[in-house]
Amino acid sequence: ERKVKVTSTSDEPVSPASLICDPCETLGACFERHIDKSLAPKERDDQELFYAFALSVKDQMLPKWRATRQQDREAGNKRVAYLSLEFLMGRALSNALLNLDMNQETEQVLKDYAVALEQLEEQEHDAGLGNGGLGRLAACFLDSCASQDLNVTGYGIRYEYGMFAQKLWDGYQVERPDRWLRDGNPWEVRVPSHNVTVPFFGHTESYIDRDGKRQYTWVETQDVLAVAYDMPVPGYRNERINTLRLWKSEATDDFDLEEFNQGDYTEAVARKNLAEQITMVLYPNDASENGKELRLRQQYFLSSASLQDLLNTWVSQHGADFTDFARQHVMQLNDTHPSVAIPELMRLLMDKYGLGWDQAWTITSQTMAYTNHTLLPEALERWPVRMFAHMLPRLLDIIYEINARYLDMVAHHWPGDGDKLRAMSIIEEGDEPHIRMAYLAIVASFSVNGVAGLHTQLLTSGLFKDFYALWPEKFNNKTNGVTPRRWLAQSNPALAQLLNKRLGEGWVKDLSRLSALNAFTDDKELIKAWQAAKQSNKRQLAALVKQECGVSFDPKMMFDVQVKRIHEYKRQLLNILHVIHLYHLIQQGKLTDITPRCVLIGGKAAPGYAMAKLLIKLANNVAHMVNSDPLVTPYLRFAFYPNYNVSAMERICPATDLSEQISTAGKEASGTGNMKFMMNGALTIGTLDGANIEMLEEVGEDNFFLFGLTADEVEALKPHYDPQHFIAKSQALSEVMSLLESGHFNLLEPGIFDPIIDSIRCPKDPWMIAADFESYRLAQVQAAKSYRDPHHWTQMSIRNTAASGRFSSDVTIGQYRDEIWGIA
Ligand code: GLS
Repeated sequence: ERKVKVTSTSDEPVSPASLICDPCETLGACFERHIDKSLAPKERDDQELFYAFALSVKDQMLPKWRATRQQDREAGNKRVAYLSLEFLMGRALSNALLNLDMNQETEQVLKDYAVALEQLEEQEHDAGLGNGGLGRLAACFLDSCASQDLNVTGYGIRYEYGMFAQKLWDGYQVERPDRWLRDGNPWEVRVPSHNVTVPFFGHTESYIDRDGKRQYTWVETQDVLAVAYDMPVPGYRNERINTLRLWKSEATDDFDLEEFNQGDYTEAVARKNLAEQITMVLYPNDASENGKELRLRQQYFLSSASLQDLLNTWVSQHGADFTDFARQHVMQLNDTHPSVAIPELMRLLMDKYGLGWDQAWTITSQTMAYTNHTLLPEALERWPVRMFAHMLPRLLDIIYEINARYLDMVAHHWPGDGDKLRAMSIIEEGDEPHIRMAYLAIVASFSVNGVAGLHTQLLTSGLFKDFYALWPEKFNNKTNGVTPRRWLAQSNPALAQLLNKRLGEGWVKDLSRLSALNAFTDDKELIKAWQAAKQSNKRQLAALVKQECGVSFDPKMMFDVQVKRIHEYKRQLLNILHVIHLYHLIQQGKLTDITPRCVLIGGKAAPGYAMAKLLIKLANNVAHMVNSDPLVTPYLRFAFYPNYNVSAMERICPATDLSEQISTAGKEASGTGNMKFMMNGALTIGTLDGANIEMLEEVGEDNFFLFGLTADEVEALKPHYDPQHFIAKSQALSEVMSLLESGHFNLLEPGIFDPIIDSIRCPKDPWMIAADFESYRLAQVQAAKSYRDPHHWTQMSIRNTAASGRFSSDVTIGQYRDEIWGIA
């Protein structure tokens, strides 16, 4: 072991001296300085070189970072705070080099050290501070905001442990902690000057002030220190460096005074852990509620710290005059997770700055904007009133008051309708009353948006129908997007070079330019180069799959991929059933419709989600049978990719031929993986769900394998759904079910897949696997047939990339900017 400790660990304050770097110092000089300062020359390994190099890149950013802050302060433009419990950033190095246009310089510098950039890139831990789509969307948005020169700050939590690492033991998912900060985080800067304290517990007291007004205070609280860690967010070649501010919880300095005085030294020190627990771990649930007290503490901790930070900055410039505050601020709430920011802003304005209710409410309701990311009922957050009363008593008072005033309005709108009042109340009555956070968010926000056309339509016609009737003007759609920097320019250099050659480099900032490709779909040279790029990407992925899964993928075969969180509504099961069907056909020698293909599934299951975990086991068992039959492997190979994350996707999506977007219609709010695949020239096999619908609109039915029930049809079928009927009608599905039920895939573990079999046969199956199977199978036959004509397939691939311009997060952020934020 040649490990040498590098400069400061992330827990130590960064000394101001190390922040000062000569703006003229070159990257090479900077790198040399970091190596000299921190390492014995002969003892450096790749991890240390990476660390020193990342510090050097950060140093190069510091002057611009400072200049951006100064410029924003002086310009006095409106600020947007993007509040999110998740930022799934992935690795930062390659992205920084691309956006700062430092790739060439890097190559020069690293040459002297005989180290390849890829070698260093591999050393970086993913910043896995999110579960999936929602967290990655926040990361894509930050890139687009910086690249469009917008004054937007991300506020989140600096989890000590990010998304768990997934291991496979005998085909079962096992979770391992992700200590991503173990080797330090070279990108972050600890900024103690922004520390704030966040109160918990205690109780409310009221008193009459000098003017005879009743005032409230929250007393005997247990305070926790919020420490700011800033991460740079470089814009694409535009000199702007925005900030992602992540809060870490620590014990306040006076946490122990009283106990110290009483001699309870150990008790006092032990208390420190309670404070530090708050930001210890990310909750690994995607699109599902958990109701855990610690989670609410995290939500309040983030919300309070971020708002105090914004208010402190305001007061330092304007004094405690909030007349213009609402004109200068927007807080975008990434789902209801930070919606406790609403009563917290009211509290701070009233209790700390002495504003009256009406002025505080005007400010709050003119600055809060809420994005909804799911219709799944289990994901709609509801907190027990009891928990609030104990942990956040002052906020509960305020929520009650907001609710009372709002219900007054409802009563005027629907006179005499008690049911309406009950249905729309922020407080859900019952044995255990709950606070409905989505309702609170709608009531207090000036904007409520869904994340794809269908999703927003379902919100306004279903879940939030009554609110839409009351406030139609609040509701709007903002279809998601993904950043073309990370998801094309950086992750697919082979294709990016081709695009640069054909179209110039402008597409990186204006993805609509890709539509110019449509003029070249008959160009033989382009087709050849397009195929060569894909083949090269497939070779690289094949090597990775071999390494990670031990399965040989053949780049000549079709690469058919489904990577995303494992969830029943996303229907990995439908995909697995189709693999079983192909396996069965091949074994019977029925090869007419078969196109050789390699199927890849990857994704994590929430640790407490038994069914999702069982699906992983099924995928692995089926893969074992498929890959160990030499009669089958010339036509079909199947692998489950372990520990799927952002870095894995960067290698997977450039190499994919067929992208599986097969959720039950009406369940996937948008999807964003679907867009990454499309951008990289994959064809989609998919349902009319989420943003698939808009992708289909852009690319046309001839370049998309569409199947399945519509959202309306799913709803209509629900009351009399009869899976047996669909199974009996499809010979293919009947055979698949027989094989599954025979125990063929679990010979040594009888019965383990019964819950899956039962779910397919159950008339209550909300995901309607059996109903869509036959239509899915036929779409797969179509895809297989098309793949056998490489020329035509490539033309369709080009058309998909050409049509992906609308799904750049630059477009989405342009709409947030103009239609919600109103910023220049
Ligand atoms: C999600 C949705 O499930 C996705 O469809 C959506 O693309 C994403 C970003 O809007 O948000 N909601 C959620 O709770 N997790 C998600 O990924």
